Amino acid sequence: MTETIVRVAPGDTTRAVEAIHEHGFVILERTVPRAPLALLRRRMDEDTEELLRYCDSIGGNPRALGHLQQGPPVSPDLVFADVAMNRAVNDVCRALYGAEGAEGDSRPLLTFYNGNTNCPGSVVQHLHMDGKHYTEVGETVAPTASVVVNIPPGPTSLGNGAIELWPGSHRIHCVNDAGTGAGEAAGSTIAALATERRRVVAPVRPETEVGDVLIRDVRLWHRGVPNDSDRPRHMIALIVSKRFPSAPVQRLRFEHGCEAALEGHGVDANAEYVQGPIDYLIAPTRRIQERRLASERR
Ligand SMILES: O=C(O)CCC(=O)C(=O)O
Repeated sequence: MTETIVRVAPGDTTRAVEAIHEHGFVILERTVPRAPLALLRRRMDEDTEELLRYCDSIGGNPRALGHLQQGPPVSPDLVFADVAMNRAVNDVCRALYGAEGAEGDSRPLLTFYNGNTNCPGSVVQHLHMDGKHYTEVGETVAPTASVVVNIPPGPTSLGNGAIELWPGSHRIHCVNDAGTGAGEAAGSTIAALATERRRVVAPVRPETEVGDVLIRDVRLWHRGVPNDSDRPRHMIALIVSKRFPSAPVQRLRFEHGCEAALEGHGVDANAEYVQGPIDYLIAPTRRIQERRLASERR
C-alpha cells in the first residue's frame, strides 16, 4: 500500500510538491528553529487561559467544544521570519504555484495568520475543508492554489490530538453544507462520501516534532480530534495562496515593527502595519460568536 504520510527535509521542494499533488499534504521535517517556537508556545499557553475565560463569559466556545480559534500575537516581539516567512515553506508554495524565479507581483500571498488550539477534553469535529473547490462537479478538479501551513510550537501526538487528515481527498469534488467550504460547516456532503472514501484510503494522524511543518491543500478533508493529554496543543495556521490578479484580497493586520520579519521574502506578506495593540486573541472568537448568533436568528 502506498505510504500516504510523506516526510521530507526542508529543501526537498520537488518531493514536497509531488506529495501535495498526490496526497494533499506533506510534512517538512525540522524546518522551523526551536527558539522562536518555544517563545510562542509559552505565550500561547498563557493566551489560552485568557481565551478560555472569555469563552466562559459568553456561554462557551462558539466552535466545537475544546477547539479554540487561537492565533499567535501579531507584535514585533513575537512575529518571526522563520515562522511566518519560512524559506523552505515559501519555496514549496512558489514551486506549487509556478512562481519559481518570478519576481514581485507574481509572488504567492499570505492570506491568513491565525491558528487552532486543541484543549484537553475536546470533542471530535465535523469532517471539513478549509477552502472550497472552484471547479464545478464533473469538471477536472483544479490544481492546488491555496495551502494551510500548520506550525505546531510543541510536539503533536496521538495523545494530544494530532490532526486527522484524509489523504487524496483534495481531489474529490464536494462542498460543505454552507456552500462556502469554510471551517465549522457541518459538511454533510463530505460525511456522505466519507464511509466509501475510508474503504479506499484510510485517514491518518501524523505526529510531529517541534520544528516540523504540515503543509496541506485547503480542500483536504480533516478534523480536530480529542486531546487526551493535560495541556493544550497549539497549531499556528497560515494560509498561502496563489495570486490571482483579479481576485480581491483582504490585507492582514500586524503591528508596526513587524515589517522587519515579514517583508522582502518569496511570499508577499500582504500586510498592513498599524499602531498596536491589535486584539489578535479575542476578536476572532467574538466574530465567530456574532456570526453564529446571527445565523441562529435567521
Ligand atoms: O486543531 C486541529 O487539529 C484541527 C482544527 C480544525 O480543523 C478546525 O478547528 O477547524
